[in-house]
Amino acid sequence: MSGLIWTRRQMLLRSSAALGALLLPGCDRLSVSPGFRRVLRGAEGLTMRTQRLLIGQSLAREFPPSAISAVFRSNGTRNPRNEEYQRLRSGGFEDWRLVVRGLVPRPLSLSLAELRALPARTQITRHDCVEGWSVIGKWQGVPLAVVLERAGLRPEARFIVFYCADELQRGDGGYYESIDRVDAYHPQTILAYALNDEALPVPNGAPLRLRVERQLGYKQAKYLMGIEAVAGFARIRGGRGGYWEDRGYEWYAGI
Ligand SMILES: Nc1nc2c(c(=O)[nH]1)N[C@H]1C(S)=C(S)[C@@H](COP(=O)(O)O)O[C@H]1N2
Ligand SMILES: [Mo]
Repeated sequence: MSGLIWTRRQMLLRSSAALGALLLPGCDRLSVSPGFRRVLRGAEGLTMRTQRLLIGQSLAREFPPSAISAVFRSNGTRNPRNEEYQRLRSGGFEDWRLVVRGLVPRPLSLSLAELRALPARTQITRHDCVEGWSVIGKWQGVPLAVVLERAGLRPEARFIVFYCADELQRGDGGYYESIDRVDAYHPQTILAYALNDEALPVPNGAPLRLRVERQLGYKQAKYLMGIEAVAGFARIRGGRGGYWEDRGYEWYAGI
């Protein structure tokens, strides 16, 4: 790890020690679940805790239209090859539904038209991939908070899991991701159906993708099929809360 990053982290740690006394009650509440306690014990936990202490619900930077990249490059899956997705795609996603289930009193099944009819948010933000490139794009979508309010969220629901249509390798169970309640209710966390004023292109996750703007690219799940409210993700797939997390990436990918 570069000396620069380490120095910054140490600085964050020092400032968080000062803030710690003020904010500890919130942290205590967060650390109730065994999964969370495990996260918070590691270096990743320190990063997440210090960022949360310092930035709380602050917004990711938003840019003027002039900053939008000429091309929003795509990465990972560019066109899910499974039959079900291709059938939905050839039907213009008319038959596609976003399923909302798990620890919600009112499970939902929402069409694109229904999602488009909900209150929308537009934001021009920078996408940072862990591979070291960035692009700026204009997203439009429905705040996840709006959908969660419709479905309801039981108190024991701590995370939202996002299931995607694509497998990166045959039989891998499919791409998936998860975020906690703080990010789920963050105003810039949206389910995006448009990029740069056009329907979300297939390479970028049509018909719907997650934008969770204070985290790295791999958290931005494309090709959404379902979301599930859960108390923990230890029993889902590899147990680490996401496709790349199961392969060693950090669950909290704050930037
Ligand atoms: N379903 C799905 N979501 C995904 C990926 C993927 O392969 N499949 N790749 C991730 C990574 S690593 C990045 S950088 C972004 C890329 O988004 P883009 O293709 O719109 O640039 O999507 C993320 N979400
Ligand atoms: Mo990425």
